[in-house]
Amino acid sequence: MTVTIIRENAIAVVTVDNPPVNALSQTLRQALVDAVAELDADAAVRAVVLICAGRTFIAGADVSEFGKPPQPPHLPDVVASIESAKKPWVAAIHGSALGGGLEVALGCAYRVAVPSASLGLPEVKLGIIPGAGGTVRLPRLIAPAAAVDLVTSGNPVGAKKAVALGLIDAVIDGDLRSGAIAFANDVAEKPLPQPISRRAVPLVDAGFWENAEKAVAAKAKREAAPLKALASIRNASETNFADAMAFERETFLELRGSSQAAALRHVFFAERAAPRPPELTGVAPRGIRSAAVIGGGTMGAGIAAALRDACLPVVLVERDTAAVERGLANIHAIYEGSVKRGRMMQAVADERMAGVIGGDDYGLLADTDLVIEAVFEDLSVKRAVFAKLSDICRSDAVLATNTSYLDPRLIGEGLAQPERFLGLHFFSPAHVMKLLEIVPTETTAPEVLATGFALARLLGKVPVRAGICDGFIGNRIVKVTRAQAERLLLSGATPSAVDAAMRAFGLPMGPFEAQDLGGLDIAAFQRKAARTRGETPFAPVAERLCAIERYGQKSGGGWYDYQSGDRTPKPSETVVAIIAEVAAGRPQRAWDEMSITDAIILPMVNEATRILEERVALRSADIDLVKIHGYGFPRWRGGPMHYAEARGLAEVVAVLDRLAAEGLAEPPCEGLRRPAERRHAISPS
Ligand code: T1G
Ligand code: NAD
Repeated sequence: MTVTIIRENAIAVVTVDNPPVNALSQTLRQALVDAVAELDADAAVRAVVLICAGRTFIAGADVSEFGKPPQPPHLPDVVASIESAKKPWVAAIHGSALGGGLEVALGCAYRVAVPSASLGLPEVKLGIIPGAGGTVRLPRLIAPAAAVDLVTSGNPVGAKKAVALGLIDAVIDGDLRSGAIAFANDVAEKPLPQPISRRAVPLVDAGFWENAEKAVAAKAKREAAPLKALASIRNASETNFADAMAFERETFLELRGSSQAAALRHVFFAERAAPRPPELTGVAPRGIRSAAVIGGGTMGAGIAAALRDACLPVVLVERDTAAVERGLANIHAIYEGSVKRGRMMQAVADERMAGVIGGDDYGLLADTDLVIEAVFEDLSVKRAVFAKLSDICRSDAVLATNTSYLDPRLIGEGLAQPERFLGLHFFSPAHVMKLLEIVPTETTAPEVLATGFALARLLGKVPVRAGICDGFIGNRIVKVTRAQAERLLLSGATPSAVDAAMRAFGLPMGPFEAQDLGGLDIAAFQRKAARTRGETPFAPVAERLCAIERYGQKSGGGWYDYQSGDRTPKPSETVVAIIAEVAAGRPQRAWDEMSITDAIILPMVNEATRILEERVALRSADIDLVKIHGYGFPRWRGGPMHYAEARGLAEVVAVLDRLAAEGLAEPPCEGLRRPAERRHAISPS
């Protein structure tokens, strides 16, 4: 049963039970409309409490129904029927009231919530706008500026803020059901409040909408939904309720079928599937109650902060006392930064720091559940660390390396109980970036692998399993991005044209600006290692830049010139001259924005397909998550694999073939060619 009704004297309690998140399926929508009719007809009922079973209030429309034609009753009609009920309905909220869930609550005469509840309209994160009155009722209930913020950001607010905004009427401490029944008994005595739909939108200051448009456009970049959501709120404040509802619905249906919405839905489900890979079903992770990090440099400090943010006690081990101090100072700087930016209270920062113990004595690790190594990227240094851990740590402690490029099998070689060892590849800054590549070796026990995934959940990270190869999934694809970017330079494009095209595609930064920021020396070091393995990495211009110590911003110049104290990249005469020298004799061509992005993104897809064929990644959606959460690939494009599918694999193969014929990319691999040909064969001519 999705809805049950129990009478508690004059109060009817309507309980929604549609696991896992009480999403508004067709059956639930119908059951709610039926409940209104039944309770309107029941003279003994004076007020109604709408409450949910399970972990949350209604979390919204059923996203899995979005690809299908909408079935009646439509949600706006469900909300309207609750709003026009003859008795006051009280929404009793725990967990999350999101999207359609909040819209249902806005149809109710009153809203109450437990302190831990959160409320929001996250539709823009799915490439759509609220479709059941969210943009129309919200500005009739709370201040227009707050409504704009909630709807265009998609971020939820907690119960405390919701009361302050006027979004809910009361916070219920203690048992929600009995508190809501008491509230309902109270309001049953009062006249029904004016339905939100009949209230007026308060007037706004001159220029309010124009300023909001500017601010939202600047944040949204090329995402369509936030500006459309704003337009719908503005319209709702300038027209009557019925016209505003029609405008909202029309925009909602138009966006629902858009490519951005399809991409964002794909990412939504990929993110939810990632923490629970089917191959680990039934495998119980080991418990993690304490953690340690070896090495307190850039990564170690970030990892320690991520662990502390999940409330784990952390031990930080460094080489000597001076290094311990530096490591602790690095963690401290992370928290100070959060306090300065207003993201954290000083007391919280102090509490986080107080939970870190620093030392140079590995004996501190004798009873730690999880140890993550983040020392220099040097095989012998790492092996020496694991030899010590092997002796000191409990035999069931999970031991992990954060290596970027080294082979984890060589790092963990000789370890006692090798089943407890794996790679946990964090991304910089580790307390911010959401991606965690989890790299098992042949000897890693399933429950240790499952512990990696459980850790990701605990830290709020997006876990992706990666097989062993140079750079795992993410950095292996980056190598192709960089090689392609250089191929473009040698055939007529400039660094700034390439960077601008990639930014226009939706990346936060182009490949050359990014290298200047991170430093060209790191990649040079890796190419050197690759050459010793007999590989032939392609970076002729980057090699020349490193030879004259143009390492990027830190050396005052790299792919661009920088004036001191200014991070703005300026085109460099020196670089132009080097490119011309290296490119001498190569055919030159004109590059527009689209052909530049094709020459970078499609070879990435080609490499990613090889990665899938080799089972270094298990699912194509995993590759999308890696690029989105580790490298800033635009979410609304769904990741490179979704982008390629949406573009059409036949076209992807054709473009790669053309590039390959000009010597500007590798030819498409069989894994791309096969499905492209199959789909071509079955598609109607
Ligand atoms: N529809 C369908 N399935 C959903 C779902 C939804 N809205 N939300 C979650 N699931 C599935 C999810 O795939 C997973 O499935 C399981 O539920 C548990 O999710 C008309 C247009 C509520 C905070 O965007 O934010 O309303 O993997 O792992 O960590 O205006 O789920 O178990 O098979 O995330 O406890 C707006 C999205 C829709 C809410 C709970 N609503 N959900 O977090 O569980 S648009 C949202 C969440 C809309 C109206 C419109 C979270 C959560 P499986 P989980 P959780
Ligand atoms: P870093 O040079 O900033 O820090 C390394 C730290 O390890 C130093 O503080 C050093 O004192 C300490 N250290 C060295 N030997 C030690 C030992 N025997 N015992 C204890 N501490 C020791 O380096 P980083 O950038 O933090 O990188 C660390 C690891 O993380 C490397 O394997 C790197 O490849 C990997 N990684 C780096 C990034 C990145 O963007 N920087 C991203 C992902 C992974």
